[in-house]
Parts: sequence; structure tokens; C-alpha cells
Amino acid sequence: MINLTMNGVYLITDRSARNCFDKIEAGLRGGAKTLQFRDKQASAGEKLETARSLRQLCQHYNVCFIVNDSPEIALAANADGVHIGQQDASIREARRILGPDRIIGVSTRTVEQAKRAAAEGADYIAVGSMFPTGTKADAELVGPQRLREIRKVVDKPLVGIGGINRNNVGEVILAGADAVAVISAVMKDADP
Ligand code: TZP
Ligand code: MG
Repeated sequence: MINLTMNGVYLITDRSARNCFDKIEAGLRGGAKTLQFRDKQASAGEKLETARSLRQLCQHYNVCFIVNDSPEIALAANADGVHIGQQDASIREARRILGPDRIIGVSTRTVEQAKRAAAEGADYIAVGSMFPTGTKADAELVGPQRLREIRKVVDKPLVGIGGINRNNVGEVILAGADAVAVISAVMKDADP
């Protein structure tokens, strides 16, 4: 059984950000509680190499380290867990690869998806997009109200995602989020 504390800022990497690694480190130094390595472009070999160095950085800052999309890379990099979308490996498959002790997070946009993810053993559930975002082209806007609906029926840590910044983060917390996932609010900020 995983004893997962999911709270605060959940930072997601963005290789297109200028000085990407510096921004990540500034985010960790600034108190992010979780870091997700997300890279839609690199080869598997490059991803593993980066994941291994981010693993070390997270260890240094005592930050939970999650790898996006690939349970295999998460395992090979000794990450704390994996984050999967509706189109990635199933929770069952991720669990088979990662075993009982690593974290599996799942992206959802509907109450049904969130209920299913919880029933299938997700350790936390991301809900988005909270607000319009320029970062993910196919993100569907569901708003904090969707997270509020999910909060009523799902008893797992919830992570709001999508377009969250310092001005609107309160709405996401009030809707019942345990943590907030951000890319541009940190990775594209001049002073993260
Ligand atoms: N999934 C749903 S919205 C999103 C992802 C990965 C992008 C979040 O990026 P930003 O810059 O915080 O809106
Ligand atoms: Mg994915």
C-alpha cells in the first residue's frame, strides 16, 4: 500500500522552456512537492538519461519523482511512479510493470474516467484542463467545476491541471484539489 502525500505544487517539465534545467531546479528549490518528467520528443534512450539525472535532483530536494507516459522508463530510472493518460498503458499493465509500491497517476477529464481510474487502483487522479492552456493542443476545458464533481465521488488525491497560475490557483484548491500541476506558470516564468 502506497502512503502518498499529494499536495502543493506538482511541477511538470517542458523541454521547450528556455534554460529548462535551471527552471526545474528553481521550482524544486522553491518548494514543489512533486516533479513529473514529461517529454514528447526525445527518444527512449534520451528520456532514460534525463530521467536518471532528474531522479538524482529530486532525491537531493526530497521531491517525489514521476515519469510521464512510460512505466518502463519510470522503472528503469527508479522513479517514484508513472503518470499515464487515457491513451497510454492501462493501470493494470502499469501496475504489473511497477509493482505495488510505486505511484500510478492517471489523467482524466470526466467523472466516469475518474471513477474508473480510482476503481482500477490509481494512486492519484489528475483532472483537467482547469483553464485554457497554450501548452497542450488537445486539452479539453472542463474547469474547476468538474474537479468539484469528481471530489464528491472519488476518494483519491486529486491534482488540478491546465492553465493554472498564481491568479487562479485558489479556485482549484477551493474546488477540492489536493495539489496543482503546472507547466508554464513555473517553466515559462522569468523568476520561478
Ligand atoms: N494536461 C492537461 S492540460 C496540460 C496537460 C499536460 C498542460 C498544462 O500546462 P500549463 O502550461 O500549466 O497550462
Ligand atoms: Mg501520456
